[in-house]
Amino acid sequence: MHKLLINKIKKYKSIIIAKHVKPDWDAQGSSMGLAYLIQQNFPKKQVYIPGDRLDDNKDFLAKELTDEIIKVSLVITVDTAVKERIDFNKFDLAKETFKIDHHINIDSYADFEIVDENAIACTQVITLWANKMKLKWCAEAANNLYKGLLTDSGRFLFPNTKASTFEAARILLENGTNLKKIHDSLYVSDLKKKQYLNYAFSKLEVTKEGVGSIIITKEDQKPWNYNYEDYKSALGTMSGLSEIKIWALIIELDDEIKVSLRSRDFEIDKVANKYNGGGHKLASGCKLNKIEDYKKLVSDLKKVIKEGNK
Ligand SMILES: [Mn+2]
Repeated sequence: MHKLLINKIKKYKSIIIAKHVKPDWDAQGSSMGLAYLIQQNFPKKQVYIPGDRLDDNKDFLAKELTDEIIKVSLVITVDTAVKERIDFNKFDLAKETFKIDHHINIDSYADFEIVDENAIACTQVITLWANKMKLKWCAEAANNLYKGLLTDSGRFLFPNTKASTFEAARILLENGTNLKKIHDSLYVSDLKKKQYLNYAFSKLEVTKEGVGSIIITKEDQKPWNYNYEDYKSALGTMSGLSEIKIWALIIELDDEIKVSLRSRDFEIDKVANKYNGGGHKLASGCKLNKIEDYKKLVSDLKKVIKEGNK
């Protein structure tokens, strides 16, 4: 499959790289990193990245992407486990499709795929692939891929951090990643952000079993006027606390109620499946139909701890 992806890239004049809706840095870093790699190694290719962005980078914007182009294009999806999460509604129009991912593979929606469920980030999969294929590097590719590696591994602290994660980091550092620039761009925040985290943490509830939860309602969001990723940063305030074994951040959005679940030891992906979601054993996401359903969710999570599903 590794060589096949190169052959497919060579075969198409235009390549569309789609990520998941509400992108995080692994999704965006994967798409931008792969795009810069293609540009560096196959300069004649036209690369498009549709969908939302986390910053104001204007490269590879999909403004002029017409149905005619899509019909003769290769679509590569990155970091997107299931078809309905793809941030590109014309996926089915594409000539051929290729999935690159690191989530549990419950939906093989593409014609071809490279899925490594053991990789901590999708950017890890892309980095190791590029290295194996001996592609030429550029700093933009390395920087973008490093952002996904750093954030999806929780700065190399999450349990799925493996030797292969550090191998990917080594490759990226040797090929142009600017560590200080990346760290500053991701982790230097303003005072307001810290105040938001404080506010979110003040809403924490913890059960005696060790389920922590924070709910951020529409009402809570009014003074802050942030985007989803900003609100989601409150998830980290619950980690690293001995009393909290599983934690859930519930965010009310216009069209849905999104839940992020994390755990140090207990497997939470089955509970996520039950609530229209999934992901990894210790890091999953799901949805609620109404806010009050969080009580059911918390009691399901309490059960996981009681039954000791490690
Ligand atoms: Mn990811």
